Amino acid sequence: MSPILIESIQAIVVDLPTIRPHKLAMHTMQQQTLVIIRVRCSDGIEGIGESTTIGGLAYGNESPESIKQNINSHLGPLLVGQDAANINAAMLRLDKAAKGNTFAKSGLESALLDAQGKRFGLPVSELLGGRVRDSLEVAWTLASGDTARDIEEAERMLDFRRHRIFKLKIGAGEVNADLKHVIAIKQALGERASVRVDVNQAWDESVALRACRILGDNGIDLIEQPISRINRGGQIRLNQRSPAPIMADESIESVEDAFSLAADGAASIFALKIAKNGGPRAVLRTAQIAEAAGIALYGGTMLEGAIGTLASAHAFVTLNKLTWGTELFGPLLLTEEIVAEPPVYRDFHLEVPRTPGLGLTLDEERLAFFSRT
Ligand code: MUC
Ligand code: MG
Repeated sequence: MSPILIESIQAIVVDLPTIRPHKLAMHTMQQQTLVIIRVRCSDGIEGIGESTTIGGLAYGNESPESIKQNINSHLGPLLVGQDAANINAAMLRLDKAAKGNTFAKSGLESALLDAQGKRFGLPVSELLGGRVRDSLEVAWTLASGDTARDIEEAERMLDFRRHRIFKLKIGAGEVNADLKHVIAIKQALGERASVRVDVNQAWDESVALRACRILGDNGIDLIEQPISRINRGGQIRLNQRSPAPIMADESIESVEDAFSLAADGAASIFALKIAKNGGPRAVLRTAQIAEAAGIALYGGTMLEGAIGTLASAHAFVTLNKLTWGTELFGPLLLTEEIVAEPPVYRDFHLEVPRTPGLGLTLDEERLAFFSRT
């Protein structure tokens, strides 16, 4: 039997409006930009993937434009003509020829998995070894920048039974004002919700030592990436001293980073992100390192749309324990979709489809409408 070949690869930049501005320490999002990947194969099957980041180059080393360019000029040509059904060989070929670029690789790996799933009539979770659950608890990020508005938003989410875990984005403001903001929200929600913070590297160790203590003493359950990813020594010390557990997010830019963080004892929770590891299979390697080291897991997001969100979800449902749940709410931050049937959120959870591949179909008209020309 002759192999099924990868015939063409296309990367499309799509700009979508958000329900409100989303304020992070390093950037305020006024919209979200997705990079959608289409991989067409010689058996007529098309796989779709997504390589999405936050705020151009504000968050990481790849921007939507660089992802598209690198797929067009480097990664795509390496894959065209290769066996579409051998994902190991395809991804090894990319890793051998191209350093880093985990966001671009993640979208490509997702698309190859989607195509393979459609080919064999299996959901991606089953290609990854099989799911151990059908849905994932999903946190919501409160990031309007306004305390009263955030409390109102959280109350609405609790009423709708959509979210009962809230992550607060802090670090852009003065630290005492940020602490006041977080404590006010925790006091308003009380035991009805888990409240966590994401500092996105904004503090230095001297600020973080005091702030983490105050947050822990005021019922905050988790502190995500309080200091720079570069300050490994500081992160180890914080992980030892903070009364609330420290989660590594930006410190993980590869599976190898995850190993060295575990070896150093620099975090007690890992945020798993397909984009920062190089795909749904790569992120499971980081999960396995964490499991072996006794580090708890959280299913993270780069605020992807439906495709990247479900590519993450298919990986996360294969995990034994996701102690801290997930934050796969990206599609809910968008006012528009480019897939025919958006992911289903119900009763605090995201449901992960059992249909072949990722379980999504592109809406061609909407995709064309929102695509950058
Ligand atoms: C991040 O740093 O975790 C995830 C949720 C959110 O609101 O922002 C992202 C990025
Ligand atoms: Mg984070």
